Amino acid sequence: MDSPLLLPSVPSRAQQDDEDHDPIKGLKVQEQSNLISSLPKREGWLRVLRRYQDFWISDVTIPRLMAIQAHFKPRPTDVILVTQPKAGTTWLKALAFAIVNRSNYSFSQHPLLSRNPHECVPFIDMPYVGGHAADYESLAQPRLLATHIPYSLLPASVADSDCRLVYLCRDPKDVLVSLWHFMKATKPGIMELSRAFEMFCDGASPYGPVWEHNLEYWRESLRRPEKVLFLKYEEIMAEPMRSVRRLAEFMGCPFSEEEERDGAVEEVVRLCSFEKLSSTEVNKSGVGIMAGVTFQQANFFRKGKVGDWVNHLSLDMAERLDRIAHEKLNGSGLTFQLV
Ligand code: PAP
Repeated sequence: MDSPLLLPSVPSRAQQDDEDHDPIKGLKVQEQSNLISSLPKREGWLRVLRRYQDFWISDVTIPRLMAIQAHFKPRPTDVILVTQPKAGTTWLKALAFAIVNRSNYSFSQHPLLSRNPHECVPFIDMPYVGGHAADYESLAQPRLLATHIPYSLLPASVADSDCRLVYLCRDPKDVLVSLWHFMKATKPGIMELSRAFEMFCDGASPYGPVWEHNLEYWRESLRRPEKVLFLKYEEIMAEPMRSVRRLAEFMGCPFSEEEERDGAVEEVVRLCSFEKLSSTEVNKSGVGIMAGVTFQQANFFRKGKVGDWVNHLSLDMAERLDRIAHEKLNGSGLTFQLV
């Protein structure tokens, strides 16, 4: 029997064709596309967004989302990393991958030095490597997987399983600014920031509304703290060593005293730092395809700062976004300020 993979592989063309033609449970391809085209639509982002249940999802992702809802089978040992796009997905993937695999690779010759973090931890909702869905079925346990899917759209099997979810959120002002820059770098001439801002405020951004996305996971983390860890980009930035220890403990692989003495926590933080990852050749000049869009890996590494919104949003815009966040999150206990 083949040994399980530490890194996701790309399926063969034949497997891919199967997937392309596999009708979603109970719904033929034509019915599925009729259903998608009947959904409310918003344009301007990289892909057309459709209102699918309570969220705005790109038209190419909806069929995959339906497939996941019908077929995805979590394993009790799975760790699923969840983010809103641009909340720090790349960073979280790198950190979790480095922590889980710290005894499999040396820090000086690490896969993260030659592969983009998205190639190390596959999205379940978006084909990635070369535009294909990565083969996560044969990944070694514990499988590290990722998604942007809102909690209420995950298959019920996830809530019923013992798998763990790590959720990372970020100040929506920085999410918007990061999103807009990523789009502009990928497709120059895309909509102005002012229009993106209006749609974002309306909740019509990829996987938005952002607050609902945050809130669903926040509430679940309060209900099941042993299975859902809720992190903030800003807190990892403020205390990276503490966050790495927390993440390792939550994933069931805490650092031993010996590892602490040997500086393994610092090694993880250094390997996954913006400076280190953004300087590797693959992340400087590599190309990827995600959800049908081709982009430079370098676009995942822009500034990596907390509060860069101040250079792009007016005070009025910032106040409006803060006010919406305040209203939406009011009473939940979730804030974007560090306490
Ligand atoms: P994705 O959800 O589309 O995968 P994601 O990785 O969440 O994208 O967003 C990229 C953001 O994370 C960028 O933020 P910025 O535009 O405000 O700069 C990127 O710079 C930041 N980022 C990527 N890697 C790191 C890292 N190692 N440390 C801190 N921030 C990072």
